[in-house]
Amino acid sequence: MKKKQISDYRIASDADSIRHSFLDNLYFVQARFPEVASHNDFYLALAWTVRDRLLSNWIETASTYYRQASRSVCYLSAEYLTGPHLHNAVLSLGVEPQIRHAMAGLGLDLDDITAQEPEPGLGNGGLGRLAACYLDSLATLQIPAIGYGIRYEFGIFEQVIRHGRQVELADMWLRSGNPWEIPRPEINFEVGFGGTTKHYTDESGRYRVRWQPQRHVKGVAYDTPIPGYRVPTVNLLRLWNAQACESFNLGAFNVGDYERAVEEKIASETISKVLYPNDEPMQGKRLRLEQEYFFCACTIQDILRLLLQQNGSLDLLPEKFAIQLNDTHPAIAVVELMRLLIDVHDMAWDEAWRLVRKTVSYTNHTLLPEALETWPVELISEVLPRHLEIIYEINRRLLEKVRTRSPDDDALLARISLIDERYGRNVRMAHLATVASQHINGVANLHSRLLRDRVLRDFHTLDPERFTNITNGVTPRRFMILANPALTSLINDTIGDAWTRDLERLQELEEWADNPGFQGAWREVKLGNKQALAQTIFKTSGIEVDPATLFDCQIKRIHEYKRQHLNILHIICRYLEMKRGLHTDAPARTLLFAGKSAPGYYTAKVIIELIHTVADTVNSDPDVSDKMRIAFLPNFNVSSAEKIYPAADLSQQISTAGMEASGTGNMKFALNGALTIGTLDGANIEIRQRVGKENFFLFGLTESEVANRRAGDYRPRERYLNDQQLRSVIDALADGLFSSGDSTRFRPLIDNLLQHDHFFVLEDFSAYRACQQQVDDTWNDPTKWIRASILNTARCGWFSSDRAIKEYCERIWRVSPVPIKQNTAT
Ligand code: 26Q
Repeated sequence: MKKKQISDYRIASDADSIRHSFLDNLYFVQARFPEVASHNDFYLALAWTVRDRLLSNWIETASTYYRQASRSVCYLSAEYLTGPHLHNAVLSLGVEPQIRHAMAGLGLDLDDITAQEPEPGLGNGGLGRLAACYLDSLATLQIPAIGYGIRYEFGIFEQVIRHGRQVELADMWLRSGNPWEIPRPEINFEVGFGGTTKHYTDESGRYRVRWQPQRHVKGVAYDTPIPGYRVPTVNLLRLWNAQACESFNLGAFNVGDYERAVEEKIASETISKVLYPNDEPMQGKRLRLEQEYFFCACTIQDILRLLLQQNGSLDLLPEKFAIQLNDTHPAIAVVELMRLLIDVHDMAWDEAWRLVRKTVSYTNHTLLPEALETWPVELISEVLPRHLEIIYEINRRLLEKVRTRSPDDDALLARISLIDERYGRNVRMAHLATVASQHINGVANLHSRLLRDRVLRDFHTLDPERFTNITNGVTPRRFMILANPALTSLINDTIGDAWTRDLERLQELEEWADNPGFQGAWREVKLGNKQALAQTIFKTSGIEVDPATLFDCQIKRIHEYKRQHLNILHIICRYLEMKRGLHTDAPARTLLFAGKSAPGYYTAKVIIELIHTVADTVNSDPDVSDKMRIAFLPNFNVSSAEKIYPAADLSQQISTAGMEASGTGNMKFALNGALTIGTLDGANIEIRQRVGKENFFLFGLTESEVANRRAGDYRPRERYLNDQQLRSVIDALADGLFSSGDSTRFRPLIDNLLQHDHFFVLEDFSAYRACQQQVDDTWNDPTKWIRASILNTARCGWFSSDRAIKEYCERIWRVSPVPIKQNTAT
């Protein structure tokens, strides 16, 4: 079809055409006229309008990739936390002024409309958001890429707080329809589960295996466009939805067994129903294994389909595709790829393995032993019997290789084996992903070093050249331009706008760091953002906070290793000292928390309660309430994050050293001019190196000190006994000062700290306290603070996900940009 035949007004970007399209969509798609339309109708009408403008570029992108058949990245991730699409799409297209104008002409406001969009919460936290930042950068850098994942019907639960406790509500994000996805019923694959394997010799005398699954589920593709920033490239996020196979219930249905027929249908569709809300350990849930295999099986079939469609030869797999595993959640994909190549496409093992090893790479995101994914052999044998055989064969070959190099080292064999035999028999997914990958990377320097030295040490000894580091990055489009328009304008007015695609050019701000006029403007921007956040806090939690105070923020999943309780213990300490008349010079602070706890994580839930009870006491105490105010913003997600980063003065990154793989919130804060108080953990170390030690509040044990304490005999109770301040904090808590005299409420938490303190909260307490004093002193010197704030932004451009993706492209994927022709309406 000629472009001319497509209605130009549907894709033209002048305000008149946009208004025309908008009214058209409101009428013909939403079946409404403006006088009776709801906010949601307006949102959907604008979403359709913007989507139309993405589609022609999307189709152009797809057809260019098809014609050129260049190497594409397939990013496999069980999670994507994209955040709302509408405003980002408007920004990418560069049509915001026209849209604002068109909406204003109808008496509507773009910000009210974008606020209507429910965000797709298809992830837990850092890992899912990283995947979304990487898709943004891939499209912006014009790299052919497809993100593959699961279309969960219910994403991460919605958090509400009742009586100071977290309550989880279902996330019904698809309730009002999703204009950003295009169902592709014709792109569907069958996925088998259970059953048996048959080993036989075929007509030509070859040994063959066939898997006969006991049941099948159908995966249907739903595609979401991923626009690049100010380029015509629109890539693809393909999420799989589980449906019953057409044949699912005929037998049962025909003999009148309706109930069984319906049960089977429901069981099939359960697979993509809900995201598991755990972001660390989780043992042995069958449905989770089924989810992982389901999306990998659909994805690998899709990749082979695309390959065969393009050139008809499987040998070209590594030339045409780079498959990236976002943690081990998609690791079963390598086994599925082996199965299809060998059992279905008749390839020899060695050839299949060579292709896998040249195509697949693996990013690790955790070192915590309890968070490393393992699956009971027994469970895999039930759900994926053929895959277990292939895993055994991969393992046999691995162990043979190790044995040849190091004969008689049984301890080494036990350590490196894909099967952990220590507590029952479990498949180590990190070992599977590692043995199958061309490259293995960690997500910050320290993390990658620990990965090599500890978790994957034996693999590193075998082939060190496969290991590398790629420090995480974040997209400046969403976390600066969209989230912080005032800062964006100020920067544009000062150094131009080249920084939006080359973030290291923020360095040009350095020469302005001491300029009084610029400092004043910088301060005004921050104040404006704080006023806006103050309103949000008031609306969502009823707490009034003063924008003139120091906004001190800890926003992230609630975890013991992230140590929200270190923060709150220090707040208690401050409170008690203020009651005793100390800290008269201390600046007033707004202490902001936000974050979800895994529903079954008892201690994390107690920490949420603790934050709330301390907040109640402090906020209602007239002796201190003009000096400190505590707020917990419920339901932390991408949308609320976008409001918090721009308004923060202080970013709390206080995990126990060696435990946070990287962190990415730390980067978003620094880029928005917050100063960090943090430990030498994850990417904090690299942030500090870049911003300079005088612009970073450092405290706490180093990773090696933590390791030594663990190896030695750390006695947390001694910390308590020897530290006067700490003792009064713990005693106040134990006496029920924050629980209306109920001394039992926080007893388990206290006992845990005094007896074990696995995360060295008590050990780091006094250093943290001293460091917080430095924060006060710096804040009391506003020129010094503002200068440090400007330098944080100026020196953190390196943490752009564009830099990270360029490193992946050059060092891991070996892919280059494929520019797309601009499709213009005349
Ligand atoms: C595994 C098995 C079963 C159920 C759930 C899971 C599961 C799900 C999500 C395990 C882990 C996650 C998420 C992990 C995560 O978000 N890790 C974070 O990744 C970020 C991006 O690299 C880092 O910045 C953080 O340091 C790291 O904690």
